Amino acid sequence: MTHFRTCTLCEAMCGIRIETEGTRVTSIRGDDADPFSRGHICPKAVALGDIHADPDRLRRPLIRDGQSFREASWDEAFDRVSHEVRAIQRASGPSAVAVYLGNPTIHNLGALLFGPDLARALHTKHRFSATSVDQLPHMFASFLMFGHQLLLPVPDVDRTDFMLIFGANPVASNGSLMTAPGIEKRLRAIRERGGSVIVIDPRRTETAKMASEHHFIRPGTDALLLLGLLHVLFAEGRVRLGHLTDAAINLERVRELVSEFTPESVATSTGVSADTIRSLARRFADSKRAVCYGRMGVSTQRFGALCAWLVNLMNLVTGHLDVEGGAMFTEPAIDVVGRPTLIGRGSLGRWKSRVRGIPEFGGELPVAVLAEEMERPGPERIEALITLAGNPALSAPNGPRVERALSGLRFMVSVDFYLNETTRHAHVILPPTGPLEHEHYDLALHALAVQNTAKYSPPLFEPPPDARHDWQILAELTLRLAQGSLPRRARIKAEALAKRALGPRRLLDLALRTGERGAGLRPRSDGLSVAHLLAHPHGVVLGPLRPCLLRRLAALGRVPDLAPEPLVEDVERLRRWRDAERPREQLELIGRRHVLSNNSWLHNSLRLVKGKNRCTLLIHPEDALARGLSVGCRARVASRVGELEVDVEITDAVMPGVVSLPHGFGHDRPGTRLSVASQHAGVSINDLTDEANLDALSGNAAFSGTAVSVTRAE
Ligand SMILES: Nc1nc2c(c(=O)[nH]1)N[C@H]1C(S)=C(S)[C@@H](COP(=O)(O)OP(=O)(O)OC[C@H]3O[C@@H](n4cnc5c(=O)[nH]c(N)nc54)[C@H](O)[C@@H]3O)O[C@H]1N2
Ligand SMILES: Nc1nc2c(c(=O)[nH]1)N[C@H]1C(S)=C(S)[C@@H](COP(=O)(O)OP(=O)(O)OC[C@H]3O[C@@H](n4cnc5c(=O)[nH]c(N)nc54)[C@H](O)[C@@H]3O)O[C@H]1N2
Ligand code: SF4
Ligand SMILES: [Mo]
Repeated sequence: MTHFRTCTLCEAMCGIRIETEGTRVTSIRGDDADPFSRGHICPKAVALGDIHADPDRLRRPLIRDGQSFREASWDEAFDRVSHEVRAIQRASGPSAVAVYLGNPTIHNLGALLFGPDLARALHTKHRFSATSVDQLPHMFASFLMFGHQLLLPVPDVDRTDFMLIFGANPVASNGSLMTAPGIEKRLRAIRERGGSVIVIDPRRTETAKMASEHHFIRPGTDALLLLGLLHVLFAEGRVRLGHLTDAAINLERVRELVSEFTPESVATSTGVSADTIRSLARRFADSKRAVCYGRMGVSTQRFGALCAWLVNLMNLVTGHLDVEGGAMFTEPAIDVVGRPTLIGRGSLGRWKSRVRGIPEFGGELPVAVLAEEMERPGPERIEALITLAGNPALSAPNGPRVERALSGLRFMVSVDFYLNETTRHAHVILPPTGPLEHEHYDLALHALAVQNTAKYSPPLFEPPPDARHDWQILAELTLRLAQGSLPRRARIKAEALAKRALGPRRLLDLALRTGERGAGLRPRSDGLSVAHLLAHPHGVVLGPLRPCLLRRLAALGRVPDLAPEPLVEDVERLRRWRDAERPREQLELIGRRHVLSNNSWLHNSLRLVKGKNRCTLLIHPEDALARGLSVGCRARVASRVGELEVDVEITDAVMPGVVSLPHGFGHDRPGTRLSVASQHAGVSINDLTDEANLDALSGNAAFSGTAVSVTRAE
């Protein structure tokens, strides 16, 4: 049989063509007929078949029995969870139970529709997600500037002639907050039409290698560089807001703010020369179609929110926001920004974390405070945790401290199909169906795509009779854990779902039909519905991105605010940090992604991990020499929180003073069931990253620029 589908492993939404025989996947290739991805895939796609067949993938609930687990029935597992969680909430209050939603939630329609309901139904202040080790600063800046956390600008990569990239490596990551399958080709096309791609990164990455220009930057100094660029734009009279001129407020505030940041004043701290800064600013402003884009490297650092704001300002004050070839906003078939029932606009500081007093954003506290909130005794201590599709043992800063705290919990339940570094601490594991056993629609990623698109993928395989989908598990938990206190709408939805009377497909159909391009409730129509998408198995392109910001802001009752007060105030923290003394002998640690990894959870696919060891420390020849490190050596790397040993790779692809390790490895923990990954264990970078390093404004983890010492391991 031949099936067409969207790959759910990363944000690129590639169309794939899967051949099956019975319950077996025989091949996975790019779908040439997908109008958006046009046949592109990366080598990871085949892992969908590997996950499907993986004998380590859990298919029945597990309940802890001393040091090991035993299989249990769904009834027993659910009974156990509701008994424990309700007892803890009764005795210690709702916030004694925490929830953590991991990254694959975004790539799973059922989990995305029902995970947040469960989190809300618990009425806990302790909601966490991978957002705060990732894109939180982007959401934070959008919330303050545009009034909605998900009104996120996307680079119009197919029509731009000048792309200035800060801290992103799309050639390896396949793009983020920029769904653009085949991104390498799209970037190459910019150069082929005479344009430029410029990369600012402490490492000469795969993207930097194919770019027109690459400039090294000292980790964590991007906000200074961006202020320097903005200084030039104002000083040289290159500021123009175009169609946003009348609407935007606080331009003068920005002018005042950037006036002190001359290129000369930021050159030493950033490592980017004043001449380069002037030239970049001029070329950016002079290009008719230009876009500035920043991602992980500028969001998971000390000044993440400032960076996200200043990147938006770069586009805004040069007339490159909300115009073709610039940073644009999407009009997806299901517009979450226009539908307050799906996700709120955002919120800030409605409550604070108990130990460090970090404000909530969007109803969540940052993952960096998770461990301390589990450890510190007192009222509202976290005593129980529910994880959904997350692996904070490897993904959160100071993972070992998180693990120690997990092992001290009174109760933990994980909705996950692997027994891994995190779920090994659970008392109950509830395994959902695998990625090919349920239907799919990219609710979140269509809203971040460089073209307006829609695609529905039906399930390939009938799940085993006793299996449960994520949404079924979540609906059941929501009903059992929130009885009495559940809002009416959520209760009706959960009850209907638990009875299987209404699946994500019905909800999706309703959302598509009632959207702007929807079929409405008429039985026959050309508009969008699940039936329409089923008739177009390769997906539909709804058109290129269009200027729409003012219309969308009007609907929110907002105008673009160029200088929201919390961001302006945070510049003082940046000045203090710039002027502080730092020890010279320390190196600064940054992360890296490889096209064959996917965060922490695809290393159990042999095809993806075999071959050369990828979990190595990159170090510049000068730094290696100074530490007596030579080819074939192992290094001991130590930070404030921990240390590890790792093979070194000596290369001038990282700038002097900077070392790099990938994230998502460290599969040598005992008690997991990952037979392949544990043979290719590597080390976890988050044994070194420091939960004390935060973007103090947004609460996001600041992985980048962790201070480490590196010595030769004997
Ligand atoms: N193959 C693969 N693809 C993935 C993933 C994966 O694990 N593997 N993960 C997915 C996920 S969850 C995400 S969020 C996206 C992330 O997508 P990207 O953001 O494109 O991915 P990264 O490779 O983390 O890119 C961050 C870049 O920032 C640089 N950097 C580090 N510190 C700094 C700094 O201080 N300043 C600047 N200017 N640059 C800095 C790093 O060297 C790196 O090149 O990728 C997604 N795609
Ligand atoms: N130092 C450092 N740390 C990082 C990063 C970095 O660049 N550097 N990147 C950060 C980023 S961008 C992210 S997004 C996070 C990711 O952090 P997390 O979301 O915490 O972890 P993942 O590694 O994505 O693990 C996903 C888990 O979900 C499970 N899973 C997969 N699919 C499904 C499903 O359909 N349903 C269910 N129920 N479970 C599923 C997997 O088995 C695995 O246990 O890591 C962050 N941590
Ligand atoms: S680029 Fe991402 S979506 Fe495309 S095949 Fe690879 S993992 Fe799947
Ligand atoms: Mo991420």
